[in-house]
Amino acid sequence: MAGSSCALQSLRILVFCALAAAATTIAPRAMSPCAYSMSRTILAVTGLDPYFITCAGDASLSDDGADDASKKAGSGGPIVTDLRWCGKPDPLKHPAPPFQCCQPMTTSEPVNFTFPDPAEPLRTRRPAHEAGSEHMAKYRRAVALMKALPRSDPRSFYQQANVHCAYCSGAYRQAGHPELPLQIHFTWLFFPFHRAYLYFFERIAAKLLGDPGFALPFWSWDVPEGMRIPDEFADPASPLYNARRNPRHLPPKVNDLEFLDAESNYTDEQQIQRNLWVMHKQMITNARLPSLFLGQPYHAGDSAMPGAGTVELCPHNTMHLWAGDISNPNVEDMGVYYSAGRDPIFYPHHANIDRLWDAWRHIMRTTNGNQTKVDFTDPDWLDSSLLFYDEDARLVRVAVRDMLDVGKLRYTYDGVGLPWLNARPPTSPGVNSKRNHLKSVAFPVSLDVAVTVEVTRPQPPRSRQEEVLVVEGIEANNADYVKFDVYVNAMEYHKVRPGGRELAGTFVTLKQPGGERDTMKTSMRVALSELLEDLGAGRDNNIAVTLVPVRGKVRIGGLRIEYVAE
Ligand SMILES: [Cu+2]
Repeated sequence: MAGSSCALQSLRILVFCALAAAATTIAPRAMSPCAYSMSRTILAVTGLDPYFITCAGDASLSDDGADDASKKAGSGGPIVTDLRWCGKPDPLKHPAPPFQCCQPMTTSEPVNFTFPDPAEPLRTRRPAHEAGSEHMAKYRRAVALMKALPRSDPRSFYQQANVHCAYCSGAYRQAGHPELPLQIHFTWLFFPFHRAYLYFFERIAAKLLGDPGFALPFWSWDVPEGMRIPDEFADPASPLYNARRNPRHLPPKVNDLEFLDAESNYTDEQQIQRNLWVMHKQMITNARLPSLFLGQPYHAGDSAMPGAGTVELCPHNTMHLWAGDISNPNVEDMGVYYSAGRDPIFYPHHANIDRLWDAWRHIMRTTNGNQTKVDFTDPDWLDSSLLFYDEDARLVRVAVRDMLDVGKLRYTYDGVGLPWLNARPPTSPGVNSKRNHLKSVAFPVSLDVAVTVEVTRPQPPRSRQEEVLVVEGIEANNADYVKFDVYVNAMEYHKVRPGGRELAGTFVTLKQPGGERDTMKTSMRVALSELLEDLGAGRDNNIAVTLVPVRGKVRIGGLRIEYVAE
């Protein structure tokens, strides 16, 4: 095997050199020996990984519309994906092979996304636990059909799984900035990317099944009846089975939405109640602005991972860690970005994340009026674009603005309610007693032990704005998954009841590519307005913030409170 793939690689290099030499003679302008400058055609014909020939600082693109993208890069503008800016992922310790994940190259230019015909049947995504055996059998068959396609087919399960890897492990680079990975997590692209990803995955499945109305099941881990791995995924004979899952979390084990690495010892009832409180915090009290829910702005030329929204940190990250096998080096498959898409439960998991985005928009509008802003209006968000292969294996360019309305995408969610809508978590009496003996803290601080900081509240502005605690300059070690908790007015945080209100926010990362010495730099935001009301601290001049390390090395650059209007 190794010999023949080596021979194939040599042949490709020969063809590449011949074509490049010929092209250099004919058109010297286009052909610097830089992979990024090579035309789409040469790369597609040779099948070479564009990173094979490294690109030392030459950022010029020789053809097509990506020129615009590279011009804008570095000076703001939307994030634009280009197949030629994909190469090897950043290094990660002990990845499960194959650790390369670029989408296949094609000779044709991507087509722009168009909405499906409004006359198309509306796909109804239903919860896996009650979708019925017929529906689940369809998903099973769809995965089997995708797994049966050749690996070179962009619609194959292999390639579909790799899409997540390409956008999340440093394989894609920002056009014009080979030093900057294009990472859709911990940014405002998190929800739109995954919506588009599932949209095409679902349509590929429908086409292979010959069933135009096919809809993905979703794993409703936020609803008591759905809080366990659906049975169909636990049958070793099924294509939906994956051996790389935590063996302690097979059904009927109730999922823990705050899971990191340690089993809780709650009864099922306690765990379910706690999960509902988590959901209420992340969907309602902590997510009253688009940026708090969707994540922080990410423009061309920006460093990766400016800051995640509430639901991405938890329960999205925590459920990835809950499902993956903790005995694997990076909690493969589900517990790390590059391999998460290899588990067929990834898609129902993310369908639930997508459903929560849709639910959040409805909740915001129902509570605060139809005019409430639920989307960013910044064109850099709306025009950011991503590439996917569709059900006909055509490369499609999708903009964020295309992904905002599930009705226009011709699907909907049904089958479960929102049982956490009014599950306001309880406060804990007598946890704030040591308030007057605070030492001052010099930032940045390594979070080796719990740290309490008194943070002064600035004068509130006249107009109604959300008061937000910003945890800035977070540096988390890439080589581990990292968690810390943020408590407000709870110096004796260990006395706070599980899921209690004083636990204002939880920061969670998965392991990142980039190596032992690398850190991810990001920030976190915690909404304060309703929290301080609940704690009876609405009129205080300052608050006591306690940062509690749970796992991994992390440094904190500082804490401040700001008022935000969006
Ligand atoms: Cu995910």
